[in-house]
Amino acid sequence: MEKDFKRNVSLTGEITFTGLRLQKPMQTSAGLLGVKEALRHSFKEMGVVRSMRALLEMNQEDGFRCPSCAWPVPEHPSKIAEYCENGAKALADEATTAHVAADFFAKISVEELSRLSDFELNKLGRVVEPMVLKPNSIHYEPISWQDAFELISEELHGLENPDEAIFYTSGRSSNEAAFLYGMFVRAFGTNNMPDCSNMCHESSGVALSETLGIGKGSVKLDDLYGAEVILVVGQNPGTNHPRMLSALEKCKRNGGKIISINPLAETGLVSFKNPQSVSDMLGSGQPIADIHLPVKINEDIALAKLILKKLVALDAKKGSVIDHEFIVEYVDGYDRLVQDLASYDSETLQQRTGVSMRKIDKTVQLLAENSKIVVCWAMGLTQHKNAVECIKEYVNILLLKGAVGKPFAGTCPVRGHSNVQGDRSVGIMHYVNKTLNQKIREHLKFEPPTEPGYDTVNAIKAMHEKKAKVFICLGGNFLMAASDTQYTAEAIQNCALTVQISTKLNRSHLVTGKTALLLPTFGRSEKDEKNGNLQFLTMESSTGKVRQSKGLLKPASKHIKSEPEIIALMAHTYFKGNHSMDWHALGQDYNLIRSLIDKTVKGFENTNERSKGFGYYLPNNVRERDFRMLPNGRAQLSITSLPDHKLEPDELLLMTIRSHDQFNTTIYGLNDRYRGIHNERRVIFMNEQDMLDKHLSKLDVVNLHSNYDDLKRTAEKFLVIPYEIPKGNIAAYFPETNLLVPYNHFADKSQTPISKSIKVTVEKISKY
Ligand SMILES: Nc1nc2c(c(=O)[nH]1)N[C@H]1C(S)=C(S)[C@@H](COP(=O)(O)OP(=O)(O)OC[C@H]3O[C@@H](n4cnc5c(=O)[nH]c(N)nc54)[C@H](O)[C@@H]3O)O[C@H]1N2
Ligand SMILES: Nc1nc2c(c(=O)[nH]1)N[C@H]1C(S)=C(S)[C@@H](COP(=O)(O)OP(=O)(O)OC[C@H]3O[C@@H](n4cnc5c(=O)[nH]c(N)nc54)[C@H](O)[C@@H]3O)O[C@H]1N2
Ligand SMILES: [Mo]
Repeated sequence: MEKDFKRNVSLTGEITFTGLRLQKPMQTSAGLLGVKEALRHSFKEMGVVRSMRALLEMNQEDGFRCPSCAWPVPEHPSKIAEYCENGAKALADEATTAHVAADFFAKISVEELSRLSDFELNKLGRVVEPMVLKPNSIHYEPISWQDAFELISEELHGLENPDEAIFYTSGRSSNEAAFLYGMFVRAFGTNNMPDCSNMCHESSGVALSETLGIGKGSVKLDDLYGAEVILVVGQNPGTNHPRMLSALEKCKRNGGKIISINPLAETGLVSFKNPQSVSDMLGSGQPIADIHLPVKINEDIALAKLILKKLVALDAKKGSVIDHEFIVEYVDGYDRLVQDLASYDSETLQQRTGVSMRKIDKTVQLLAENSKIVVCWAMGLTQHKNAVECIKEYVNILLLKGAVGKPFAGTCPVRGHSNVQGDRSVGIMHYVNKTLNQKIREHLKFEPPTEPGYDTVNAIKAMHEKKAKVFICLGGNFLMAASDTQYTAEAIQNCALTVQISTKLNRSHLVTGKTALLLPTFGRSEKDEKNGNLQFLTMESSTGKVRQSKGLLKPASKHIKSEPEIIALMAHTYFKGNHSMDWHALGQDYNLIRSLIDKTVKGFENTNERSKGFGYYLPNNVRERDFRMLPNGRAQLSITSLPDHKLEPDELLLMTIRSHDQFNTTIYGLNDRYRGIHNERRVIFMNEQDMLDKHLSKLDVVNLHSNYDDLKRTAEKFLVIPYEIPKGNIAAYFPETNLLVPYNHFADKSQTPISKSIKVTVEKISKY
């Protein structure tokens, strides 16, 4: 009998402090310093010539789409270059000249590599040839592409049931890659397609589908420019969507007001210098938010209810506050909502929010007087147990104001990954879409599975319970992105085969199944030529616009392959030519893929042509005020309830957030300069009163614990930083804190992990 071989890999890397330097949180974001930072990163990682060439093409008409966030590009992008500091960092990170090849892996084992931090791992650079980690080995070795595809094919054919395989997708893949992947998975016979949306905007998808009939936002970029009021809720655009600040600034120049609803006064919202405006860079910057409501973590429902109550009361008093005409024609549930609101007491609601009544009244006044209102939101709303309801409350506000389906108004869930929305549109989903299945039968001529598959939470559970044996990932860093790092690691390590299609090294390459494949792929900035023909890809922005992307840089190595080609060859090898789709040909000519997308996915007709230039918008029923797909053919107001976290006296509510120098699990650097943190990630942001109550001083070293279902989870060694954050709340960075998030606690309906409201206790260990 073969002994059970277990690699001794670390889930955290060595836990050490890196040398914190503290400053005051910054008042103004971007500006010259942003540009300087961007160029510093790019030059260091990619060299000066490569950097300038690439930066000048990023987000331009005939260039490539920025690999960072999904914020749309204006029709007439700035000539100075339509990118931001963090876009430039994302590009530098992908186009880095640092490489890891076979000789590197021969010297260093996965066990040794796992002692490095996520920051150090990413710094090692691009993976430049396919590698295999064989059973009972701790060293990756080179493998030919064909052998890698044969290995995958053999494992897949060896399964008793297609549902024993799981296929994850991260949101950087193109529409073409995602479509091929989604169709291969269905042709193979499962809907086990968890994707990063499950941990991200799934809650928005569910809430918006149930209330407005489409799981995406309704606004276009121009709508933000002309809005009278924009609410920015649970979002930190200065760091995560910096180009959005230009749109907010434009709105302000046109007379609009910006309201930020966030436990933290995030820097970009306080004051902003537009790097694309020369006059601005010399001045002192624009204050962006007119009002900041420092709501307590997960008290958005209390806040929204109070706002709704006050709007209803004002309307009763002087009229013209609520759009009754719109409600009568398009909306269900008004009387029920008003009745329900009456059962709440204003004082109690206000106390729960932690926001002053004066600020709430100012906000209500703006909402009462205006009707061109946009609500933008991100992870501050989507990652709570009641996330779907939180979002529905903000939809309630929009519906009462008639602020959907007209210019300068509507919903704007601000997407994360640069093509996460497109991936979903073209077929990455764990649930069953009957219309898509019908089109697949008609045009792709195979029978797709008709049972729903695993999302992220269920995928982890299935692997843990050994119901799944093969785990294939198109991008991402599943281990570190998912909740409950320890449990997720055990789950992944139960697999017979794990496959990572990746650009850069990360911990998911080290904590693997018995056999692991590391298949290196192109980044978006790289030139993709097939048989002498330049290929392009397409992506969908956060506002539903589809555009082309053409890389221009020389690929990191001649041994790497594009995502569509890898998927095509994987499918070709698996089916051995015995399938209705010509997989091999599809991987060689992306026009062929797009012509299949045209036929199978509604709204994508003639993408080859229409995606040129500034692209085209996908259909959106909310823009047409068409709610036929909903009960009674009407948009739905929602009745929600207030959350009850049942905190013990020593417990605090933790939100896990991003620093300025990271892209999800990719750590670019150790600074979070807007929040005044330099050269350290192991920090927690804490209210000074809470520090006093817990006898903690600045820079004390603490462990964090969570306790769900009688299981104590611990994340070790953080430095306490006094910060302006509501009492009872703390903040720390992910992925370091994912050890604390229980895998089986997630949002109702969307199953998004509760990454923004984790009950924790703080245990003092020592002085720094
Ligand atoms: N540079 C960079 N850009 C990125 C990313 C990145 O990591 N780096 N990630 C990309 C991805 S995938 C995504 S999804 C987005 C994420 O973009 P964001 O959602 O902006 O990212 P987070 O850091 O998670 O920030 C959440 C914000 O919500 C606030 N918040 C937390 N809890 C609550 C609450 O209960 N109520 C309210 N009102 N606010 C709350 C926090 O204070 C914080 O400002 O960014 C995308 N863009
Ligand atoms: N606690 C906590 N956990 C969270 C969150 C949180 O706020 N708090 N946020 C969640 C959110 S919003 C998200 S979206 C997920 C993110 O989850 P993922 O999307 O799984 O994680 P990323 O860190 O974006 O993935 C980074 C890796 O992707 C690979 N990669 C980069 N570019 C490409 C490419 O073009 N092609 C391919 N094939 N690979 C590429 C690189 O190898 C890189 O190491 O994390 C979630 N996890
Ligand atoms: Mo995300």
